[in-house]
Parts: sequence; C-alpha cells; structure tokens
Amino acid sequence: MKNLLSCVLLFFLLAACGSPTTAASTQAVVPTQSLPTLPLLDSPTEAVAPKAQPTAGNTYSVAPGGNDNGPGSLAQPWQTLQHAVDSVAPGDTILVQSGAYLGARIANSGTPQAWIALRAAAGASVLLNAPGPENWHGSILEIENGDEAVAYWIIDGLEVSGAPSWGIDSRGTEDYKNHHITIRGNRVHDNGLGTGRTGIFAAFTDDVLIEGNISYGNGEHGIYVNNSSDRFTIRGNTVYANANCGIHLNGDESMGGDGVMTNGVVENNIIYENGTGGGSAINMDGVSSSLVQNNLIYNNHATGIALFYENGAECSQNNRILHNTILMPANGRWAVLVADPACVNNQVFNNILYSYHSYRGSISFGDGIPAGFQSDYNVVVNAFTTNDGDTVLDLSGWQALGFDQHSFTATPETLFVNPAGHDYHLREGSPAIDAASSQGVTRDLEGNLRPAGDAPDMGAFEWGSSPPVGSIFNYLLFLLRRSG
Ligand SMILES: [Ca+2]
Ligand SMILES: [Ca+2]
Repeated sequence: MKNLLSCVLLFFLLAACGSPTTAASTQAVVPTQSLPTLPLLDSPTEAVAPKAQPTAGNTYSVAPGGNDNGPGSLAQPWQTLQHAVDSVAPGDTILVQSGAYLGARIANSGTPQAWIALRAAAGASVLLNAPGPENWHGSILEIENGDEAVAYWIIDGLEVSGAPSWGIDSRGTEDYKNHHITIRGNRVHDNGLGTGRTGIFAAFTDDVLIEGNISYGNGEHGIYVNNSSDRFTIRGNTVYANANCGIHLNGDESMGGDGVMTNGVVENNIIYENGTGGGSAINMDGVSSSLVQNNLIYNNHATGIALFYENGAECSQNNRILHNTILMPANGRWAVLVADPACVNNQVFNNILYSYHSYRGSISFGDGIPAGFQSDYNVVVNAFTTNDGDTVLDLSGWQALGFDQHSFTATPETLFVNPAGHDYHLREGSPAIDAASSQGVTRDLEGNLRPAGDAPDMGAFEWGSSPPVGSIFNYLLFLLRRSG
C-alpha cells in the first residue's frame, strides 16, 4: 500500500513540477521519515473547524525498552506514554515508536499557536491496549484534568483497543470545557465490550475535530460527542460494527451546561453495520444549527439519521441534512426520523433515502409535522409517515403535504455502480446525476468538486468529478502518512 501510494504521490509530484521524465524518480519520492515533521496536512476536504497550527517545539520519542529518566531522544527514548505526556511543553511532539503500550491521562495543554502532538512515528505500529497508571475511568487514553480544561492536543495515528471502558476519552467539565482537541487517523476498536462503552468519546469538549479515524467493534457507539459540546467536526471517519450508534451526539442537559450542541459538522463519514443493539447511524439528541452532509450510511440496523430530544435541552433543530446516501436494510428503521414536532426548521435536501424494508421508508415524523421542515430533491422510496409508521404515505401523498416536490423514486440498481458490492458511486446514466438543487456544497464524499456537469448530484458522490490538483497532493500525503 505504501509503495503504491508513494508511486502515485510521485506521479503527482512530478506532474505538479511539470517534469514528465522518470530520471529523478527515486530522489523525488518523499521519504517517509520526513513526514512526521510536516505541519498538519490538509485533509481531503476543506477545513471547517479551526485548524491546528504548525508546532515549533521539541520532538521526543517513546519506545518499548526506553527509560523515563533519559532525555526522550530518538536514541534514548522514554518508556511510558504517561511520562511523555506529563513532560512536554506547548509546541512539542511525541513520536511513539512501534510497540504495545499502556495508555495515559493527558492533563496539560498546548496553546493556540503551539499545539502538542502525541503521534505514531512514521511507519510505526503503535498499539495502546490498556489504561495507564494515572487513568480515572478505565479508558485507555484520557484527556482530562478535572480542575481545568485540557486544550490544543493532537492524537494521531494510534491503534487503541481493549479498553475496559472508553478507547479515547476527552472530558472537560461544565465549568471547564476541554477545547481544541484533534483526534485524527487512529484505529479504535473492541473497546468497552464488557461495559457497553464507546470507541472515541468527547464530553464537555468544544471545537473537537474527529477526523480520518476508523472506529469499529466497540461495545457502545463508534464516536460519541456529548454534554453541551459545540463546534464539533466529525469528518472522514469509517465507523462500523459498533453495538449501538455509529455517531451519537447528545446535548445531555442532565449533566449540566446548556444541554445543546450547536454549530457542528458531520461530513464525509462512511457508516455501516452499526445498531444491532439499537441506536442510529447518526443520532442527534439536542443538536442544533449543524450540518450533516456527504455521509454514506448503509446496512445500519436501527434508524439512519435521527433528530429528537431525550436528554438534550431542546429538540434537534435548524439542522441541514444534505447529500447523504442512505440505504436501510430490511431489518432497519427509517432513513430519516424527526421524532418530535418540537424539532423545528430542519432541512433535508439532495439525499438518497432508500430502504429495503417492507414498509418503513424514507422520512418519518414520529408525532406530527414539525414546523419549518423542508425536504426536496431527494431520491426516495414510496414510504413516508407523519405518525411513526401507523399510517404510511406514498410519495404523492407525502407531496400533498408540501414536501419533496422534485424528488423521485429509483432503485439501487439504476442508481449505483454496484449496490450488491456496496459501491454506491453513481453509475453512468443514474437518475441522481445533475438532479439535485444547489445548496452550496462544494465537495463530495471523496473531496471531489461539486457540482460537476450541469448541476449537483443527489447523494454523497458527484459523478464524473475529480479533485482539484492541490487537494490530490494533500490527500495523497494524508493517505501515505496514515498507511505508514
Ligand atoms: Ca452547547
Ligand atoms: Ca453533477
């Protein structure tokens, strides 16, 4: 994989330099050893949350067999993650060498200009498989002080597995919210199996960026952000086979704070095979003024995207659900649920909302029509409800209520390249091509430009599009480093 990526990267490096020759090929390959010192790379899509700043501090190493009384250099590395995270200053980077480690609790902070990184070294396989000695909750990696906020940390490239409770666990408090925590490119799996806990968890944490992770097989949710956290970005993750939700968002008023999560973005995630224990692919309880776009959601066994309030201080409202591709299996629930009429002013545009269920379909209102609800330009099935499925409307009956005037039904076989093989790119001639409305979404799930052709396409993939050249370069660097 790395060689392939290096070659592809080389191709674009040469192309970008206008040099079609191959003479310099061996020299032109970016050496992987240089990658960890790069500043943070642009991810496949445009940044939404504030970005981490390049660091300018010291670089330390941790390795099995190291010595915490030494200097923490590459030649004389430290041994434990706890010593490392306790020893660094703003701007520093901890490079973790291959091996298995206890986790740690991070209790100090970087600054806006000098984040701290805890990062797998290039090419290293780093496994964190048990809580550290200072941990409080049975989680493997805890980001928590208790008396003050923890902020400006990057957690990057680690495998985190086997926690008694949560895998990666950021917790502020009602009075001291954590903030600016980036959790990127980690593989987080099989945590909380005996306790029903989550892979990646962030409570009372503002401006959290959870990006490019793989979270699977955890005992509760794949990713869980809660407790009034605002301006969250959950982007480009692959989330599968978790017992409950793929991504759970919960304002959770009972824990204090304002009980609402606002101004978040959930985009470009691939979410499948979650929810066997109940829980939506994307579950939004007390989430407002947020954007859910370009997600691919299939074979999840509860609801696709649910807007409701159970613990949140208000019903999820003023959200935009755009350009998602959702396919519900025969044992799933509705593709989109607005559970309560108090969930006002939500918009559902440009999605593919398919279901294999015998009577559950595209959109369900749990208890009447919410004020300000708008939906249109979706691919749908002939099943809608305004009373939690007691009565099922076909598309014309639903349109008579004023919704989905430009939406239409279509089968997966006419829409997608290979639905049986879970390839949900649009096929040539797909009725979803150029059939969406302009909602200001400029990229698709893969970072390709949107719209291509005459108009945007419905669903998460824009047909016949390609990424801008600068994005190709950054995306390949991103993949190369993750594959390392
Ligand atoms: Ca809030
Ligand atoms: Ca198009």
